[in-house]
Amino acid sequence: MTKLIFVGGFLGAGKTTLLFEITKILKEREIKVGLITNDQADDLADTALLSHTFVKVAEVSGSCFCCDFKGLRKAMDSLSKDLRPDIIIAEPVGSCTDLSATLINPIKEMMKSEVSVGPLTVLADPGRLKNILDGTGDLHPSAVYIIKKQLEESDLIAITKTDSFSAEEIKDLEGRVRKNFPECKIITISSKNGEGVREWLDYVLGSEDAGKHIVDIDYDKYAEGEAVLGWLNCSATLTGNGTNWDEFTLNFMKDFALRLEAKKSPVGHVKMMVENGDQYISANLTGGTETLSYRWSAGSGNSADMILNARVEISPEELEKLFMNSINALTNNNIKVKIRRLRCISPGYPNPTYRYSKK
Ligand SMILES: Nc1nc2c(ncn2[C@@H]2O[C@H](COP(=O)(O)OP(=O)(O)O)[C@@H](O)[C@H]2O)c(=O)[nH]1
Ligand SMILES: [Mg+2]
Repeated sequence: MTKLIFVGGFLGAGKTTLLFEITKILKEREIKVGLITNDQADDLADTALLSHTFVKVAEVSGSCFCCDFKGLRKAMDSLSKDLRPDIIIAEPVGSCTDLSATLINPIKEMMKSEVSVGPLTVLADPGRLKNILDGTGDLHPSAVYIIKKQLEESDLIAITKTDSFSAEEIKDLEGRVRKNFPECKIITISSKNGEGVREWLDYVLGSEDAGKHIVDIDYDKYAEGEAVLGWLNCSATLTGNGTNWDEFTLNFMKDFALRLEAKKSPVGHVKMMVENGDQYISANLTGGTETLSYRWSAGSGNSADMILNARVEISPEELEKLFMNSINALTNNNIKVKIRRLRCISPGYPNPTYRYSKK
């Protein structure tokens, strides 16, 4: 029987990074794993990044898992057919909630002969979490509502990025989360230094305590929280003789971040992957310009592939305009950007395939 594990949590909480890191542990333990990514549109930076692991990645794009249950099932079937995995780990869209009612419980009932479902893990970025608990931060109240519902419905809350905060800060935060969400198990992890990651994996592999919290969700508020986000997915071919692609990537992200900041548009997550053969850089923005960070290196060369995904509190039209301004600012006599595909949307009203009500 395949074990199915959902790793949820808001945009930029650290889901893909955790998946990336645990593929190494699973390889060490000779556990066969398949991954499933998910987005409202294709050209997904997460799929590109996770494809650099040894693991097979299936993608459900065009709709979230909850609104395209069939798509999720198809992705699971394709992994099972090709791979016969011991476990499948799926990363839902960061702005989705109500997964206990729309995914975990329906799967537990309808697919009980095929899969066993692990605890619904919801990751939480400590900075974002502190803002939510303090009632500060710049996110739209309905987006904050989504984050609170994600936490409330989880079986397990994992406070991420503990390497970036002091032990006292994390302890204080953990105590406050425990008080606010008394029914959830709470752990702390860092994908960067490995703290708590193996413990989390052992727990979710060993437990079937899944989908215990079906919560009341106001779908109008949920829909508004998603609709305030502009969603941009772009893939492009970059050319430029002897270009340092890391420099290009970071200059691009800085330029784009400053434009978003000037518009006072809160960033959910902006993610840019630039791939130059086997070399790649992943740059991320999870808030203001100070949150810009990157991993790895795409080196230098004459051409590269770029994927950029942006989820920002701004209209899709304006997001596209700012993005194109950054493209123009970074293009010169040498460096050219040829856009292969550009989608700019705002997520539609969530309409889950199944929805179980409170038992
Ligand atoms: N310092 C630190 N940064 C992290 C950690 N996990 C993720 N990040 C960073 O958080 C940002 C968003 O990560 P990602 O995994 O793409 O988030 P997702 O949107 O939830 O999939 C990236 O810049 C990551 O490098 C961590 O454990 N420590
Ligand atoms: Mg991700």
